[in-house]
Amino acid sequence: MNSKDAALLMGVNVSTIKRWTDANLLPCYQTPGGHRKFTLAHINKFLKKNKNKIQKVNLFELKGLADKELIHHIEHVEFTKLIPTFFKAAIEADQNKISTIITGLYLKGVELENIYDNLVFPVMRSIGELWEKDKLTILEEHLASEVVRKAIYELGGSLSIEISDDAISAICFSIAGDEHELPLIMVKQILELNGIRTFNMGRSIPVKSIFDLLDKLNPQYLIISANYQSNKGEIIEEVYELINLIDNRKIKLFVGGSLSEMIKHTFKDKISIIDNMHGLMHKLNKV
Ligand code: B12
Repeated sequence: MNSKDAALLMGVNVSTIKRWTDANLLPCYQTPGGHRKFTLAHINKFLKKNKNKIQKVNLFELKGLADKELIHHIEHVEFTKLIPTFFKAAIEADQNKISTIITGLYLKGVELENIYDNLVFPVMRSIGELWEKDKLTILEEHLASEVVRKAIYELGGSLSIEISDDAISAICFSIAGDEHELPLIMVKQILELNGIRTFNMGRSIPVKSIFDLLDKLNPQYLIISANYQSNKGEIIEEVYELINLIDNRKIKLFVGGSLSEMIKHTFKDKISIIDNMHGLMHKLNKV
């Protein structure tokens, strides 16, 4: 955003934006030509401390969204009302609406883990269920997940998180054969917002290939996302192998996703099961 966009977003004059940046209240980047540029994270940081300085966030005017009811639901963080709208927008591939809902909630100060657990997850679950019952075609399901993925990626890009050089690190990946990537993107964003440098190795990674990375990246946490495996025996073997690989290292192993339920009894003391993004935060704070 340039100064004009930021002014429109917060309902103030461009001169006020300049004053706030000069006073170091509102962070920004400056282009070589001296223009101020703002990311959502800059605005979010400012709003967290200076909410009293503005009346409301006009994100919707900025994005040209005229749906008064939707704006009201976002402003009052009404997840039960937002779920059907988000669902419909995902099915209709309405990228603007999907991005605006996610961004709007974030700018209202809602934690990412809450947005993901209370909105994105239930919507994706219903999309999966409808596809399973043949009520949605595979293309509709792919398109819906693609618009949601794009909105989450975009939000991540605009966070511009800075991580200190001495930060602890984590590696996240999904096990071989598992192509579901949304949880991995979410995990990286949430951990990095909490100061943990996170390497998202991506989807369908054979655990053997992680071994070489351990010396290089020296992670404190390994996070597996396991949402699909055609063969239960295989996943148990993979996790067993990983547990052997990290034996004697001070690495905490977290497993999240639908399949974690299935493997938790086998590896009781060796892994920590996370049920959702909020659970991830909770477990990290306890470690
Ligand atoms: C989008 C999607 C896809 C997309 C993925 C696109 C992408 N780039 O990621 C595509 C189209 C590729 C796909 C493919 C397939 N999919 Co699919 N897919 C989904 C869908 C609709 C959403 C997945 C998603 O991202 N959800 C958002 C996440 C955050 O929610 P979640 O996964 O439920 O996770 C929650 C918790 O479990 C936890 N969690 C999950 N993972 C993790 C990880 C960590 C680290 C943590 C902390 C927490 C956590 O947090 C969430 C709550 O906040 C789900 C439906 C559903 N129930 O979610 C089906 C679903 C996962 N897919 C399913 C299936 C069957 C398939 C296919 C086999 C379909 C096919 N025949 O081709 C293939 C398999 C591909 C493969 N080899 O992996 C099944 C899996 C059933 C199973 N467990 O065996 C589901 C459940 C649909 C269904 N109801 O049948 N899929």
